[in-house]
Amino acid sequence: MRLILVLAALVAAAAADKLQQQQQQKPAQGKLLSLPEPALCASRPKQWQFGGHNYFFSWDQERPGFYEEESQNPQENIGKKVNWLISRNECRRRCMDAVSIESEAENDMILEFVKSRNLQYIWTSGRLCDFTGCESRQDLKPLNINGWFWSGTNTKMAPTNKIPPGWSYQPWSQTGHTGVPQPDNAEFDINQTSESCLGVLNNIYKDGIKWHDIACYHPKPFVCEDSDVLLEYVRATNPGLQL
Ligand SMILES: [Ca+2]
Repeated sequence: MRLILVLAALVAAAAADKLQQQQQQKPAQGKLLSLPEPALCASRPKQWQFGGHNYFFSWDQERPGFYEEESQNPQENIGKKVNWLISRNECRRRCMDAVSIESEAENDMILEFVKSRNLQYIWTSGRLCDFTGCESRQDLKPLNINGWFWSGTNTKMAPTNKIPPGWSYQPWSQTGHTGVPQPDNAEFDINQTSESCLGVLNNIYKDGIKWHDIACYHPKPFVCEDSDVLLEYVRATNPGLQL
């Protein structure tokens, strides 16, 4: 029993470490990432499964109390669109994160979902490493090609100017606001806001369902995916909780 307790403590410490690392990749503007809430993790929506992870779509799960910050007008909590950080935090409270699209098969699954529901767009966890701590990383330069990562899993994306290794097509759009391949940081030239977040857009530029860099303040619905790190942390700190 004692050994089990020691082991559990070690696992919890390791999980807390990873969580702390993740907390440190703080998005710009100083607002923090939300911590997982054990009860919400246990009751998180498991709308569909892929690759051993659960997923859900925000608009299918909205009910009173779904959003941490809800409007007084119940109508405004339905079909709600939120900025990139709020989308991540709504997932994270449930031991999930906005979807990280790490394989062609996973991308096909997301494209099919967006298509079948005729959605205009969704947020993913994709993020440009353009915040404090990224400047010194030589491996991220040039940033528009090598600086993108999945914040939900803390993994680097393949260079944006090539078909990702093991994929048969380029997920980034070859066009956008100014007609050039994505990521293009187009909004920066309009109002000096960087396009630091990755959304999947459905044919907005007559380009099919493709990845685009978008300024993070834009409101969109989102897909959540199980977070191994958050589930591990909550499992280790709440023995016996069914997740
Ligand atoms: Ca763009």
